[in-house]
Amino acid sequence: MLAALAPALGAGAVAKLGGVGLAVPASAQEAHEHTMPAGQPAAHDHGDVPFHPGFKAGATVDHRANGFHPTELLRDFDHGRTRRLASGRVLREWELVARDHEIEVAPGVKFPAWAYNGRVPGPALRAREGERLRIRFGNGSAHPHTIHFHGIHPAAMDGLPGVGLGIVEPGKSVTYEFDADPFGLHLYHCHVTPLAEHIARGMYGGFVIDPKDGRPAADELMMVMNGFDTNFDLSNEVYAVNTVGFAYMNDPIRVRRDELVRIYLVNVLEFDPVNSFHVHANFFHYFPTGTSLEPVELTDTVMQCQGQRGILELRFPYKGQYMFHAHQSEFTQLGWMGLFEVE
Ligand SMILES: [Cu+2]
Repeated sequence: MLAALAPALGAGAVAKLGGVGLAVPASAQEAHEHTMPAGQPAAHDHGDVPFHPGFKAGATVDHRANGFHPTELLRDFDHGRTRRLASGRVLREWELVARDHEIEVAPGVKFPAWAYNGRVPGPALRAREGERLRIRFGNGSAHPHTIHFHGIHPAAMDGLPGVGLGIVEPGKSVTYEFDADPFGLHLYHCHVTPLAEHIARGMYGGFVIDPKDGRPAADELMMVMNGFDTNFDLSNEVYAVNTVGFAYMNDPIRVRRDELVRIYLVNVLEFDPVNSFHVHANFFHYFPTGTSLEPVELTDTVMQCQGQRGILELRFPYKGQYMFHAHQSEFTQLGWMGLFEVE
């Protein structure tokens, strides 16, 4: 059974999975019956764990069809275009377009997403404290949407239906403009009702405002914790970081030994009250919301409610593969797990 999974998960991943008693079902039939795949030790019998019936063992997600690859999303920060205003201040501009776009969120599991710029999560927008920001938003979706940014700005720019620029109907566009304030790790998302659906469909992204003097040099990774309600029963069937379940088991995140790694961690998960991040065999400094340059905690596990986010800083002192995952085991088994490959 584990050998059959190798193409999907990679040899190292399978070893890890075997080691901790986690596995994806060998066939859709097994999943329907809610039984563990054969060969699992009794001590790891998870009874009627709700594996997603669509998970296809031996297959990988078609990232090309999705239009994005989770490994590329990690380090893909969108700095937009900049120019100097007469006042000397920097104006930073982006263009975001919403459209309806089917994506594959786990091997064999398709989801009709609504996406900013064709990707879920949307672009990781990155600015610097004190800049003027201008975001032109065009709605190419069949549904009304907005962009609601977290940050400090006037009500008219808040992306809320009935306030200021309000709802953006299909085919229409608006321009949001405000100051980059305060520095930290924020997010943006659609705010049209039903809100849970507009968010759960994929309309969100990370939003980084760097402090005026920046942060120490590091290998920086954007991780948006999300999930997918693929049968629309108001609970999630797939959990992930950056959308594709098990993606970083197939393609471990390569980092360098002793180098500072900075993770921008955002939780946008709908239908579950909390999410979490745990890293194996290591500890990280945690900066809640990234609004201070002093960490509040040295830990190996952090919990976030929806909309919460924070910056993690760590170094890996030893080579090898280190797992990271939600510490809610159900989320882990349904896709929210990955590996760091320290080289
Ligand atoms: Cu929307």
